[in-house]
Formats: sequence, structure tokens, C-alpha cells
Amino acid sequence: MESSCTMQAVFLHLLLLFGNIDATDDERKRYDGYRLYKVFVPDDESLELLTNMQDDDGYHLWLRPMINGTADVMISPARIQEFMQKVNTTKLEPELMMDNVQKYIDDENPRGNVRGAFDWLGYHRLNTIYSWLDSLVTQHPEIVKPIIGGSSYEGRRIKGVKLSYKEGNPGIFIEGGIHAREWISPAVVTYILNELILSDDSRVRYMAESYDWYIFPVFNPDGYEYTHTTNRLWRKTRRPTGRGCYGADPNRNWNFHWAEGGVSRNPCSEIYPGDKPFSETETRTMSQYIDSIQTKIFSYVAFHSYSQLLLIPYGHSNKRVSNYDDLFQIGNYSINALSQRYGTRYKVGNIVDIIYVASGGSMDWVRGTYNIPVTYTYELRDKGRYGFILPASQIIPTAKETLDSLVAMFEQAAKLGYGSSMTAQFRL
Ligand code: 0X9
Ligand code: ZN
Repeated sequence: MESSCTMQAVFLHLLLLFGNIDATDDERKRYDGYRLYKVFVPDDESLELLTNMQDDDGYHLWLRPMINGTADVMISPARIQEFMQKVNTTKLEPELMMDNVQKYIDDENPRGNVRGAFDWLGYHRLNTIYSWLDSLVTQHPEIVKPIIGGSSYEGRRIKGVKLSYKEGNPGIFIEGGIHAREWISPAVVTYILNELILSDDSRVRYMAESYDWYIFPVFNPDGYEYTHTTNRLWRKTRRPTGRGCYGADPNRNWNFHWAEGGVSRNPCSEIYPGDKPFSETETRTMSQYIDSIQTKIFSYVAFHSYSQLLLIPYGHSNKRVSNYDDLFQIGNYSINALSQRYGTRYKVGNIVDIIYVASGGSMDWVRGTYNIPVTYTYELRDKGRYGFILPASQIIPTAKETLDSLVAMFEQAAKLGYGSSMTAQFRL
């Protein structure tokens, strides 16, 4: 009896590993009664209180305290009373955003996982995204080539494509899904890829055909799958790291000013940078791939969520990159274009100036190591109403406004001389 149960469990795990099925309910982390608060952080005392909470069980910072003075913090039911008491002794002004996080998770992707067909009406599993990438290669063999850029700790591939209408066009690299729970990122990246192939809008067509596109929708496939099967709010990779905890923050693990700030040396922390630069299979293998094409790209754009920001390097220091003024100007054109369609407001600026210190990010490594001139990180919708759990009905609007902003970005960049294939070299 006992052994048949064990056999069953083994079988289930095999299915989970190789199949596209869901975890059983008791393996899935639930967020019943968890609350999400947006808090105002007016002074150092409140900042310290929040910073100390970071690694406490039952407190989860969705958004770390930002320069403009707010943070989003999720509290487990057992900690709510204690949190309210702490809050009363400081000037934190909590605003309740979600009274039951699980309800938002249940409502986010109402259609569930649809196998086979690919669209932007729901969030998809990794296999579905990868099959769709394969189908693009089959349907458009002249322009879409498959790439295995890297691999993950659990042995998954990091799949991407190169889209090229004319060999030798200046290259743009698009990174999606480095943080597992930011589901809107792979969804927007796949939408953009689809439009670059199929859109009949003349400005999109011009952009699509003027550049070579290296597009990787899911940089952290283990984490992404884990958010689908087990814990919707997982952020990191899935390697066992110590103290019984798993994963490093793949956006703190790159070998440029590694672990200089905005990290925690506790392996259980959400911002654990790993025990050394490139300790994670995902970042190490992808960095090798990027190295192999670095002479071909003039731009690197990473997609995260959430906050509605367009970030300029670096994350370790507020010292501005050499072409900051150009990037700021291009960024402003870009976020203006983004706001035209639905009025969505973004802010543009240096990471340290507009959010917080965060060293070891992918974009920073690309910029710092190869001097790639046009580097941005998007923090997509929203500003904390739904946060990471953005309803699937917002995928298409988010993707459309983001594509508008990319068109403006590369039009303005070209006007300033970036990525023009007319010049001998499209680098600075
Ligand atoms: O903290 C992060 O890694 C990003 N924010 S998120 O809420 N999506 O986790 C900010 C990225 C900063 N980027 C770099 N330092 N390159
Ligand atoms: Zn992120």
C-alpha cells in the first residue's frame, strides 16, 4: 500500500517534469487571506522598519521601498495584527490593495492553461510558448531562425529566435521573463515578436525589417514553470542554495559590480545574488551566448514588471552613463508614444535615481562589458493595483502600448545616429 503511494508520487513527479500538467492542489502554495498593502515611506525610521521586515517570514516585499517613497508589502494572515501594530508606531500610511491575494490569483488567468493554440488572451505554459516559437520557424523559415541561447539548472532550454529580413542589419536583443512571476513580460515579448512578423503597420514593418532581432521570451524557464505549478509568486531561479532555500535572483547575478548593493547575502532572500557572479546556469549560459553575438547588437532591452518605468543603467551607482542625455531623450519620446493609446503614464530615468540600488542586473552587464549604447529595462504595467497578478485581459493593451513605445524608441535612436546601418559601425 505504502509503496504504491510512493510509486504514485514518483509517477506524478515524472509527469510534472516531462509533461505539461498542473501540480496537485496540496503541492501548490496558496495565498488565502494574504493582504497586499501599499505603504508610504516618509522617513528613515519607516524605511528601516520595512527593510528589517524584508527577510521575516510572513512579510513579502513586492516592491522594495522606492525613491518616491512607496513600497508594496504582502502580509500573511498570521502577521497582519503585528504589522498593524508596528505601522501604528510609525508614519507608514498603509493602503489596502488586496484583502485576499489568492482571489486575485484565481481570477488572473480565467481560461486556464490552453494547450496547443497560442494567443494573447491568457498566460501560457513554457511548452506552449516554445511550441509557438517552433511554429514560427516552420512557417517563416526565411526570416525566423531558432536559437538555443542557454539552459537552466533543471535542464530546460532557454529558447529564442533570430528574426532577420536582411543579414547584417544592426541587432536588437530582447530579454523577457528573467523574473519568474512577472508573467506579463513573456506575454508582451511574444506579442511584439508576432507583430514584427505579421503587422501591416508601416512604421512597425520598417522597424521590423531594419534590424536583426534576437528575442528570448523566457530567460528563467525553471522559475516560470514553478510559478505555474507550485508558487505563483516565485521570483528567482530554482537551484538549491543553502539553509534549505532555493534560487538566486537572476537579475543580481551578472558579473558587473556584482553584489555591490541592493542584494542580501541570505540565500533565502528574494534578492540573493548567488554565491558568486554567474553562479546560476541561466545567467552563465546566456552571458556566453550574448558574448558570441555582442559585435552584432547595438541595443539590449529587458522586460520586467511592475511600476511603469523605463530604466536607464546603471543599478549599482547613480553615476550616469556617457550617453545618458541621449537615452533620456529617446526614453521620453518612447514613453510619450506609450501614453498616446490608453493614457498609461511611465517615468524614465536612471535606476538608482528613480527606484533603488540594484547591482548585477543583465542590462548593466551588457552595457558595462560591451558598451552597447541603447540599453533599457521596462517595468511594465501596472503600478500596484494588481502588481504581478495582472489580469490576462490586460495583456493585449499592455503589449500594444509597449510596441508603440518601441517604434518611437528606435525611430528616435536612429535620428540620433544609433543603429544606423549606413554608418560603418552602429556602435558608439
Ligand atoms: O529589482 C529588479 O531587478 C528590477 N525590478 S523588479 O521589480 N522587476 O524586480 C529592477 C531592475 C534594475 N535593473 C538593473 N539593475 N539592470
Ligand atoms: Zn523583475
